[in-house]
Amino acid sequence: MTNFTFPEGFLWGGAIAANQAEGAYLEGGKGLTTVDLLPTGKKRWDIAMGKLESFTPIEGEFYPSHEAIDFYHRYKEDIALFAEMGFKALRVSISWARIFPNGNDDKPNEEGLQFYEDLFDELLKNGIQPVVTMAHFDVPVHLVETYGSWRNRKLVQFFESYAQTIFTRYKDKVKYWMTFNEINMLLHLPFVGAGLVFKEGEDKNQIKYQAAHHQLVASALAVKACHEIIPDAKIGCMLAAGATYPYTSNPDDYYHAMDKDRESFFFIDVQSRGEYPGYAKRFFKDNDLKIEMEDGDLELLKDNTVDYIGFSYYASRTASTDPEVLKHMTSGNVFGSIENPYLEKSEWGWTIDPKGFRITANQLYDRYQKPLFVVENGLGAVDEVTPEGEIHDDYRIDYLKKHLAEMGEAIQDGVEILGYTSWGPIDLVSASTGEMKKRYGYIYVDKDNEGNGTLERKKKKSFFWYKNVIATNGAEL
Ligand code: BGP
Repeated sequence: MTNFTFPEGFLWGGAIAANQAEGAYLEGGKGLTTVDLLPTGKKRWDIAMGKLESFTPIEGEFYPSHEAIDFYHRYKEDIALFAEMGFKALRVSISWARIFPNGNDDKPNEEGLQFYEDLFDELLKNGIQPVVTMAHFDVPVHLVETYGSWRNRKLVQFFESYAQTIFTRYKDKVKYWMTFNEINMLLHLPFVGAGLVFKEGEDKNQIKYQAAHHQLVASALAVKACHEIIPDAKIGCMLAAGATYPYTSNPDDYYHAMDKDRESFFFIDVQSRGEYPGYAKRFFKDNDLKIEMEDGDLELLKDNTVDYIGFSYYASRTASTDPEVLKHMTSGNVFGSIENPYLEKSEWGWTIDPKGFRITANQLYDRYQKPLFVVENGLGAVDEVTPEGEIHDDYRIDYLKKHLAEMGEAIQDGVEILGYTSWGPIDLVSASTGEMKKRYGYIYVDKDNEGNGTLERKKKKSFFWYKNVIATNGAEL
């Protein structure tokens, strides 16, 4: 028993994304999206960084998003399991290309609109609030091929019309929205975050920060439209968060760690405070970056800030300026962190740092003074099914328990948190590796890395644990 319960109405639940769960990649009139071009292995990384060979899937390659876990056809069965755990919220994303197959069609695709309407109805029928991300790592391929994706200002207006369409259609059903998933990921995995493909010799920073400006303007326009169309809704941003520690007390290390954090805070400073921070302007100047803006952009950003700060937290990061220390970079971490000698790592090299969760939540709240929403957290691990068909994922329970305890501490520190949707409550395709065996779920899905399996769902030990956490509103972790 903890001596603390979470606030009344706390939104316990889980988070998934269209491209990692739905499958049915060309069904129901959906167009191709960037993620449908991501295979597994090294090629996936190369493309994620912006080296794309083809705008259509290549014969004989395996693309995990094409079937994913077939949530498109099985969502009722899956929602019944979430409801059995007592979920109050499910974070999903809408695939832009289900609504506008090319991203900028004259008319929306009714079948796509209907799919999400049915999905939201099913959630609401089960007492589960839909929390909807408008863009979770997928851009319609047509927009990449024709316009160069977010490097082009035109995307702003296409996104605005997508935003207006979905707000109008779902205004009575969806009250929690988020614009771009992990918006700062654009800097690290530019194809994943913004559909960016680079030509030889291009100034990548120039393109990335111009694309960032476009997404920030699009996000502000979405906030504006959401407030107009659904006045009782809340719309947030979404940051891949995780505090950066200095490796030593050397002021150079401290400053460098602060600078690394600002690389990410930059986005939220604009989305939440409504203006480009001084350190960003200096960075643009020092690096000779010229960000093209239109008249009215700065006012728009200022007048349309987000209602809450959505964030994912998996790990903290560590920074150093010492070339010797820099030889020990962690693997599997796109933020360029070095090894922290005080922390354990997951099988994929992500540090495990529950206290870092409390630190990160406090840092964000101190900085923005707006409610936070923890929309991703969890442990990616390999699960074994016993001959009896059971999955004893005590390591996952241990990870989550410690993180929830620290989240409770943060709340007692005075941090306002609306809810907690752990990542991948049902196993799904990993965004970074495309693997199935990197599992986060309370529900196991019978499918392997090569795409074999029955797709059958099974409850893991953590299913019953999380159910009790929710039933006791966090009093029993
Ligand atoms: C975040 C993404 C998710 C999700 C998660 C876990 O970056 O928003 O889409 O996948 O990380 O990462 P992975 O799937 O690579 O383990």
